Amino acid sequence: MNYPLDYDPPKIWKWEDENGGAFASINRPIAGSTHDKTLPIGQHPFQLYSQGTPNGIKVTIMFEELLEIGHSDAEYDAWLVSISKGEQFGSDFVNINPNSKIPALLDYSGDEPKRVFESGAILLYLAEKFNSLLPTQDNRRTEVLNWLFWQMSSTPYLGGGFGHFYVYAPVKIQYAIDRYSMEVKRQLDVLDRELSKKEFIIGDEYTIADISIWPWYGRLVLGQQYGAADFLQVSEYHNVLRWAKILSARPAVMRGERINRKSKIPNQYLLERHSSSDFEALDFGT
Ligand SMILES: N[C@@H](CCC(=O)N[C@@H](CS)C(=O)NCC(=O)O)C(=O)O
Repeated sequence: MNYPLDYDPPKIWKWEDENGGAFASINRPIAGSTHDKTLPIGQHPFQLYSQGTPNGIKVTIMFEELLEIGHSDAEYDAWLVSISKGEQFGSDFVNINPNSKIPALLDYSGDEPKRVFESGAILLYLAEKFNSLLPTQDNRRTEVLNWLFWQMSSTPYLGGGFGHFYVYAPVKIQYAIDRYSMEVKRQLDVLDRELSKKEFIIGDEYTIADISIWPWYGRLVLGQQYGAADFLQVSEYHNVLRWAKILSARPAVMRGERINRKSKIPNQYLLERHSSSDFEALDFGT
């Protein structure tokens, strides 16, 4: 169950830069930039530096929803920051997000460019700026924030815990996989019970809470995350599945989840997004 079985932590931990994990070459125990890198700037008020991971697509889905609602001033350029190539450690990127994680946003619409990092903070910032997808009635707003913060604090168990040990770790450690499978199934049950009473996570209204949860738990139950649908028996979570399918069919979700990703088959994804006409090149299978 252990790795290795006789591991006894030394008095002082030391960084061994090759641990064999999928991200060993980019993970480091120190912050800051590793190289000078100027980021490109497009013509729109919002410049997003990201990759089409679950945290990344929360923001592109949000922009596409805002545009769909009719906020034409939510136009944005989405540039690819390849995390497997270590581009999150470039100097300009680190100036936007000192934590070196995608997504990171620059808002040029005011007098001074404003930086926004952390996907939850970006969703909240945009929702408040455009007065959309975040209800203003006190009890509803509070409920959205409850779920937004639930997602931000729960998901590291899914990504950094379950996903890491089930898919990326160099050895399959039963103790770790059991621990995080149990927690992720509990989280799915939390969502399933909530969604048994409501259409969307806070009730009858689609909000940034749904936008933050879908890329992780929605895609997990749809079998699009970690190839773990059978392992976690996601079909048990009928209400989560119903909700996930409704969101998947939203045009803004369909567009947003295809941004800043490399196409394995032609015309599947956009490496960068600069205009709504970019999607004309994609095959949505409709
Ligand atoms: N809490 C952060 C997490 C962001 C995050 O973990 N991003 C990952 C991709 S999903 C990343 O940039 N990883 C690169 C790295 O760890 O070096 C958020 O929600 O924005």
